[in-house]
Amino acid sequence: MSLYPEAQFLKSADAPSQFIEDSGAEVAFAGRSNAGKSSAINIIVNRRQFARTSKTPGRTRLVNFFHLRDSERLVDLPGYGFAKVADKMRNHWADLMADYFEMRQSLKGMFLIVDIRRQLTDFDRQMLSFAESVGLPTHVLLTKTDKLKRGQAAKALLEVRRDLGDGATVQHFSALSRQGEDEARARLEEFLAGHDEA
Ligand SMILES: Nc1nc2c(ncn2[C@@H]2O[C@H](COP(=O)(O)OP(=O)(O)OP(=O)(O)O)[C@@H](O)[C@H]2O)c(=O)[nH]1
Ligand SMILES: [Mg+2]
Repeated sequence: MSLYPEAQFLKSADAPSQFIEDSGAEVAFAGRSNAGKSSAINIIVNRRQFARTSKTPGRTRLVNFFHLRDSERLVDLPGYGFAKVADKMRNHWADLMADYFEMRQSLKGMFLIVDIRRQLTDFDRQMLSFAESVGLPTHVLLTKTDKLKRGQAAKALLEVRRDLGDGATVQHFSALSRQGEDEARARLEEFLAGHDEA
């Protein structure tokens, strides 16, 4: 059973004019392409292939809005850091992200999805500064934790935590083993409720 039985896909947007009406509350999932954003969303809403994890070009480049509950939404942001993307596309992405972060009144928090084996990239830092510039609380899911031994995973968490300072909270996560799902959901609920307890 899904904890969010009403959850459903709403719309994909390629430009601010296509964004869903800016009311209620939403939390955005950002991260490098292939980091595991869509997989994390699927675990959190507890539904397989809710947010598509396949590499369908065109879809992953869009801002995907999902209805969660009442006037609450999740937003799957386009992945970044893909080597083969042309400059034109990269500029479009940067403009779209800047518009999104600057204009969305309903945006209550950001989940930054980071592959635990890669640590923070320059693009991740750009997303952190977008969030910081608009006073948005951020929670980092260090995902694919299942790929590392326990000791390595603990070390990676400490490093990222030190790197982030007071700027964001961070946790281990795995879409495979479901490690960290309750903690992630609790943080999501705090953001949606407008509480930042970090
Ligand atoms: N082992 C393991 N694999 C994972 C985990 N999360 C995601 N994956 C795999 O990583 C790949 C990418 O996952 P997605 O969720 O599609 O990644 P994404 O960030 O949404 O990618 P884009 O939409 O292209 O930006 C898929 O093959 C997933 O099955 C995890 O926690 N553990
Ligand atoms: Mg995705």
